[in-house]
Amino acid sequence: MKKIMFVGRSECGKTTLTQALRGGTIAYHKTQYVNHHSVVIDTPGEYAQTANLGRALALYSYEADVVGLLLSTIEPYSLYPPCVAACANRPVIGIVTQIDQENGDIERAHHWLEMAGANPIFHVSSYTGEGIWQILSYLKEPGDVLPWETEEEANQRRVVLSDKNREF
Ligand SMILES: Nc1nc2c(ncn2[C@@H]2O[C@H](COP(=O)(O)OP(=O)(O)O)[C@@H](O)[C@H]2O)c(=O)[nH]1
Ligand SMILES: [Mg+2]
Repeated sequence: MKKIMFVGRSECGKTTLTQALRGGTIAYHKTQYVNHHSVVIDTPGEYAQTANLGRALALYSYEADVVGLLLSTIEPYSLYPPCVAACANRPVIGIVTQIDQENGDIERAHHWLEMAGANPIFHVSSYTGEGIWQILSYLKEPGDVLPWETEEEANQRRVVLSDKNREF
């Protein structure tokens, strides 16, 4: 698998997506440091929320094959400067997260990621599983075995045990 680094503001869904891509149950913790999972480098939201995003991209993207800029459908504005993708020495893809949110705006998030220079752009919900297969297929390299064999299996609703704000 290609190794992807997730960047995005706090609460956009980086950690949840990291877990959803691995399969199994989703359980929560606040991301305090850079976590290396097998294919995902999960970063604290603070990287995206300071003026140093470009620097963080330039530095940490060396560890990754691909950078994923995440933006949720419920974010009220974009933190990504136009063309910030150019700061990374790696391909930069966009991931619109939380597409299951009733009040979310998928098109708006998509457009902001386009302006940041991300390409291609995926739409995903870590809860319903929609779009998980498409991301895994993008990251897949010859010979890789995915956690699921079919798109239907991958794009299944996840078991969410707890989250930081609400009880399930
Ligand atoms: N509805 C919905 N909520 C989500 C989704 N992904 C994450 N969340 C919620 O968004 C919040 C932040 O998620 P988290 O993964 O911790 O974000 P991070 O700060 O970017 O790592 C949590 O309360 C999650 O339950 C999703 O796909 N759909
Ligand atoms: Mg996190």
